[in-house]
Amino acid sequence: MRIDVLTLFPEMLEGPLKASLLGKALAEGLLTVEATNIRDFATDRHRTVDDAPYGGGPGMVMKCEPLFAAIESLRDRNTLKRVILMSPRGRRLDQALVRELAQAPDLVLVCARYEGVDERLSDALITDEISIGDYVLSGGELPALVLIEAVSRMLPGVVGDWESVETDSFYTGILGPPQYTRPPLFRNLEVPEVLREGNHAAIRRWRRKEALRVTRARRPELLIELSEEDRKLLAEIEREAPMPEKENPT
Ligand code: 21W
Repeated sequence: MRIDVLTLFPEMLEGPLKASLLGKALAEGLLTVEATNIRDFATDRHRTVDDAPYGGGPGMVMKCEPLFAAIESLRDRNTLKRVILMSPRGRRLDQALVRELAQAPDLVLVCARYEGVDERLSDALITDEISIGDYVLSGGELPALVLIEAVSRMLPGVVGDWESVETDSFYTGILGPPQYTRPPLFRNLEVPEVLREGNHAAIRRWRRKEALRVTRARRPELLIELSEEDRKLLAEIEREAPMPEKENPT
């Protein structure tokens, strides 16, 4: 897969892209990420990329000309079938969207700064707008890196141990079970006996049950479309620790 990132701060991408699993995916050619500096497409003496908003108000807006020129410059390297604006107004990124994006041969990620981009960019060239969550950042660069890392994990060969992807929370749709490593006893804190005993069927059942328990406690909205086995495990959990009843005004 190829990802082109349009940004005023290409240096923000360098470190994270070099490190860890992403660095390895790039080195092995499983993924190509190229940053394009939008300022390189400004044509005036001051290389201007922003201007005051029509109608007044605070902040600046990214101008059309450099953004259009930067995107169109990618034409012979990128299909431009998905030109994504990273935007706080966008659709919230989740694992279903990550998997869909990972099917594409290439992506363009446009990172905005200031108060955003001229709306005519969205109208004419943007196919998707994506947010990474409801909090305010200063631009789209960190969201673009989040998207790239999440998408790259879905590409064949990037994560060595595919089992770790398939059993991942959010891939499976529920949170993950508690994890432990040696030593078995640390400051009076014990590793659960079932994990030390090596009965793999019992371990599998315990992990599924604990995953359901933590999901019920923290993210009950994720508990949809459960198997018969899951409903049995949840019923057990229910008996062990019933949810406190909501106050009933009648
Ligand atoms: C933040 C630009 C806020 C513009 C209401 C009316 C990309 C982002 C960004 C940014 C505003 C993402 C206003 C999660 C993010 C991003 C910069 C608008 C003024 N509010 N995902 N006018 N959070 N952020 N603020 O911030 O570009 S994806």
